[in-house]
Amino acid sequence: MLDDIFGAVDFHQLDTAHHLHPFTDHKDLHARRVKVITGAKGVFLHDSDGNELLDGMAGLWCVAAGYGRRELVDAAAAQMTKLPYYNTFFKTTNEPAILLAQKLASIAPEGINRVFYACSGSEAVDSALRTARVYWQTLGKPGKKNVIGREYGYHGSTTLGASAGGMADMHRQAGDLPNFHHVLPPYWYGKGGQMSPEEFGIYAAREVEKKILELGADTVAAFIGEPIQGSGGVLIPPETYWPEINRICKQYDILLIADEVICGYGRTGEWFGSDYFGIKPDMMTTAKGLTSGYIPLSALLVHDRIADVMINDAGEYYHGFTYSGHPVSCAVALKNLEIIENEGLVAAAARKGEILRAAFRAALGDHPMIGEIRGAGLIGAIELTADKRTRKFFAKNGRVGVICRDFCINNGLIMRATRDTMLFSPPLTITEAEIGVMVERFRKSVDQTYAQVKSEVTL
Ligand code: PXG
Repeated sequence: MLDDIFGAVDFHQLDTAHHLHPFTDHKDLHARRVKVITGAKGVFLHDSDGNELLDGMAGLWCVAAGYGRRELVDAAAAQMTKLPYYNTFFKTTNEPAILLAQKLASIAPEGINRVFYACSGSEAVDSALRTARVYWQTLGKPGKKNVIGREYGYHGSTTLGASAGGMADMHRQAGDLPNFHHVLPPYWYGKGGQMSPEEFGIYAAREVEKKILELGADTVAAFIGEPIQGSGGVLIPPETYWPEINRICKQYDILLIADEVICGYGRTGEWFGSDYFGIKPDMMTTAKGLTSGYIPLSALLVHDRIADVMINDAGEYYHGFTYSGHPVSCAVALKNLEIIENEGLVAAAARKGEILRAAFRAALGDHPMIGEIRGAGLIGAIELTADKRTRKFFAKNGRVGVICRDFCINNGLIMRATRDTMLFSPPLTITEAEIGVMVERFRKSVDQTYAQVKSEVTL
């Protein structure tokens, strides 16, 4: 039936004529050929040219339960039939939103029992930052307005999210509100120099403390950080980092916001990145894996110590979205979490992540262009390097990463490149056989990249 509708349409031409894409250089896109994704099943995508691609990124880090899950479609259809929409503003609510809030409280770290809904990770981040301000105002400390994030941090693309994130290009273009500050990320491979990872973890955390002291603790509302910085290059902090951040936030009375948009819902092999690292967050922003990307939904999870102030003392909270607590999204999320639990996907992420990293190391550990293979559960990164021994980056940062990514796509594998770091985050349902396919396609792509880069150097 879809073929009847779409059969005669030239999608490539129409996309070029009318569609503005996110994070895209349109002139560059129009000079090439946009890839029209037409269907997907399990971990595989299909495009309109008849190619099959193994999705090593789970969409944009979100399709935890894999593609083609009939249960999620049925949950959406049933809820749409019963109640497709109603708002949660004016002393009304709906059944899926209530049940999902209860479920989220049951899987969240201890003391986190309240949920505020939005549609995207960016909106969850926006909501967290506004909540932090309301909290301090209510406590009679309106001067606590500054927010500290990290370089290479990604917290979404609203103006608050872009300001909180540490992406220099986003700041330059539009996302640089006042009161946002950025410090060194805990990126040992790239920034750790001669320090051991453990020493560097403490060093990077103390950069947050330095910033607090420089600004004055009575001006700082919150520190925001992804447990593992995803878009910034899957930067996995040394194990000394988060405990020291816990200490610093507590000592200076700064709210700790864990941005779990990528790490949440099993990706690291624990329910949340905060569980993986022992982070003690006041708020957690979550999205993506919450619905496996089947429908937009985000959830801001709030600790009792914040929620109690909001509920008892803040009066009306002047914040919310038309689709906050959307019944269809919440019904899909409930079913998705049921799948994750019933199929043991959190534990599977830990186990398969080890298998995947071991396979990458066996295939590529000795390769002269591979600087590091790292990961936690089913999120990870592979550093491409100009000199394995000294962890040297390529001269024109980002070019080799793009070459490798393009070879990957030609070889039927979606990977993402940040600078010259190759990122992966496949669906949590990936099988061992599919891990084998993924590693084989990546190894071939690395060999092709190496051959091309070497031939350029000797020219
Ligand atoms: N926080 C984090 C940690 C994220 O990764 C957001 C907030 C914003 O979520 P929304 O739903 O508003 O996009 C994200 C989103 C990439 C890529 O290419 C990553 C994201 C989004 C788009 C692309 O790595 N992460």
